[in-house]
Amino acid sequence: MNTRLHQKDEVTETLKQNAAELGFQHLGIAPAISPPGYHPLLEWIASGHAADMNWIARRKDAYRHPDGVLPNTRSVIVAAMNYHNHSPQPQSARISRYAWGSEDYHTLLRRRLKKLAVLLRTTWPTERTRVVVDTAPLMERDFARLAGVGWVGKNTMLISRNIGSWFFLGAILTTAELVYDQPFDSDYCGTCTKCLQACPTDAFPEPHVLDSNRCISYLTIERRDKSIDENLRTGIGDWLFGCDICQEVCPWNRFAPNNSDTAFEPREDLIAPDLVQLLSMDNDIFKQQFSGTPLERTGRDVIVRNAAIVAGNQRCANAIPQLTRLLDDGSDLVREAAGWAIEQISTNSVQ
Ligand code: B12
Ligand code: SF4
Ligand code: SF4
Repeated sequence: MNTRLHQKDEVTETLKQNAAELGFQHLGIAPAISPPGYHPLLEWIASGHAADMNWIARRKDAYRHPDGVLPNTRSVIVAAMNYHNHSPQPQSARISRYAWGSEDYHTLLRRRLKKLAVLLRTTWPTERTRVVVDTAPLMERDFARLAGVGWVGKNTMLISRNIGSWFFLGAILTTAELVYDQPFDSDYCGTCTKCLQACPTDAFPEPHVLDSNRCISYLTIERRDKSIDENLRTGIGDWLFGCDICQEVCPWNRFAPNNSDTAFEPREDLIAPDLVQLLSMDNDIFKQQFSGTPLERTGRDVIVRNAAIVAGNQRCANAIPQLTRLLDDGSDLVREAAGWAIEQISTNSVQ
């Protein structure tokens, strides 16, 4: 065996070991090819399912091949990190599980993946690497399937037989050649359709396809400069930030393991947010409370708008004083949602 081949085996093995030590439950490697999901992605964009996440369509050519992110990529290393924490969901206002910790997952995964990338660069100083978590034009779920991590469920989540779907994905693109895993070619959804039925806003026009325009996760996190259609507000229920329903009902998550990593320890104000306090927040308090967390990205106005919608849905009469003050807020989004919430609370019987 020549040295390079021997190194390839050794580096692949060391990457997998180090990934486990860094808290990743799975690391798989796929060759850099044009992902099979590329055409479904183009159709998805053409059908308007990306809503106003225009950054996806703007970079659609770059998604065609990992070379669009790092020229001459040979290998796509995909790592999965479980964020599931056994704490129960609160009853009043809910934040998605992925956002319960104090650090934004992009920062956390990036930091840990960079440590793995160092291994590649020290072995082969002339090879290049690029760490990717969400923001680059790379179909992470498609590559995770190609790298053997799991299959794409009908809810569009990447599901692993071992850890369910409560995990983040991150990738390292590299010009180095490594030992590749077998793609995950089976589908373990079978005849189940629980996720499709449970979605409160009917966001799945068909299995494996999600219409972002109707998804609570999009509405509460990504829709930042427009108000939310009135006919979708009731479906939002008590979701303040993101939505977990199509994962909560999935049988593959029934025995999801707990991750005791302190990075995912839930913060009290994120696991059980106080609606009235959120409605009273100005920009300074928002920054003090949420900087570094996933909520920081949306900014104060979006969180207060969402809190007003939840208060309206819950007919939360004790929020009326804060909502009334918000009728003079500097943000159109907030004023409109506050007015709507007051109307809901006063025209419907108080619980
Ligand atoms: C845009 C985006 C969103 C959008 C759109 C989601 C969507 N389903 O497309 C919104 C804002 C709604 C969203 C919500 C969420 N997201 Co998001 N999101 C992304 C992002 C940045 C791009 C996804 C994308 O390109 N979508 C377009 C579709 C067409 O592509 P796709 O999802 O990759 O998968 C398609 C192909 O693989 C192909 N395909 C593959 N196999 C098959 C088989 C068949 C039969 C067919 C027809 C098609 C097909 O079709 C798939 C489904 O359309 C990724 C990160 C990334 N760069 O990949 C994170 C990502 C997918 N999100 C993630 C998470 C955690 C979430 C939420 C759970 C957050 C929350 N709790 O609120 C929800 C889950 C909602 C859901 N059911 O998907 C994780 C998912 C991890 C996992 N286990 O799958 C990712 C990978 C981020 C990360 N780095 O960890 N997200
Ligand atoms: S995240 Fe919620 S709203 Fe979005 S598809 Fe899943 S169940 Fe529906
Ligand atoms: S709920 Fe059922 S159909 Fe939906 S992803 Fe899970 S196993 Fe597949």
